[in-house]
Amino acid sequence: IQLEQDLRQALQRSEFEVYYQPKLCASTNDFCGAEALIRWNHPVHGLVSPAKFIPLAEENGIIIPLGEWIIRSVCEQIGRWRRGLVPTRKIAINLSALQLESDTFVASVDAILKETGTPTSLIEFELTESMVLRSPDRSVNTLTQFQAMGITLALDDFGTGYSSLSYLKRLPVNTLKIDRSFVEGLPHAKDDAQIVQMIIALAKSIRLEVVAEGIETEEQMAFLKRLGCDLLQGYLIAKPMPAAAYESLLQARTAGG
Ligand code: G
Ligand code: G
Ligand code: NA
Ligand code: MN
Repeated sequence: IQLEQDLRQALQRSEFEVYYQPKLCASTNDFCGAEALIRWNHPVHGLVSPAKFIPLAEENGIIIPLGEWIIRSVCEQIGRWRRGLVPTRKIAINLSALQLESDTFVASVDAILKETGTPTSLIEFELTESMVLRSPDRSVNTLTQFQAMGITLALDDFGTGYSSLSYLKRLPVNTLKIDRSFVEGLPHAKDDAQIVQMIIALAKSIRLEVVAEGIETEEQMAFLKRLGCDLLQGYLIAKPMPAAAYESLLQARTAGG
């Protein structure tokens, strides 16, 4: 209860911070972007996990202003990196179902991008199948508008939802993110290995980019590279980190070659 009240004030008190988790491009072995992950520095409880407060924010509607704050915050950061000639790459932002269902969401994203001068090619949205299935026609419409603007879309936690292949065919997405529950058992768990192999083959056959998340071991990474997974993400490569640390990582890569 207290946490929910605190959540209402946390935005004004600037207690949120965006962390960035790098994604590695398998073909070049270079960083090719990052996923933005929100963190709440609570004055009493310390770092509170988004797994805990995002559901609360969805229940009480705070996710709408909070979601806008996250997008604006990422765009402003991209602007600082661009002005500082930091080799900025695409940043993926997680969406909530309520944002996707909001009538004003597309316009609000458009306004934030314009105000901050952010190229749409530097923004990706991550969404899940279950979010889309809540109101499929409406979601498809919204997603189509984002793609038309130049924003790319990734289907998060892929393989854990209920969507049929016919849904996938209709869905305007650019990327599949293999859920980390399938990556966990690689390469030894036979079922996981076959599911992952199938998802990568499926993605390639319908010309979608494919990302594996939750990579924690060299063996997992080698297996995914061998299958032709395009992008790699997980603690093995890097944990989610503050903007300054992500920036240092990019600078070091560029300087070191
Ligand atoms: O960062 P972490 O693994 O602790 O995130 C836990 C959960 O919170 C994940 O499901 C993740 O997608 C979600 N999450 C993290 N950041 C955001 C965000 O900015 N917006 C939304 N809607 N969800 C987020
Ligand atoms: O739901 P979503 O896929 O957006 O959730 C991303 C979550 O996964 C974040 O909370 C992030 O901190 C977490 N995460 C990222 N990489 C790894 C990893 O290698 N292992 C585990 N266990 N979690 C990870
Ligand atoms: Na995500
Ligand atoms: Mn995921």
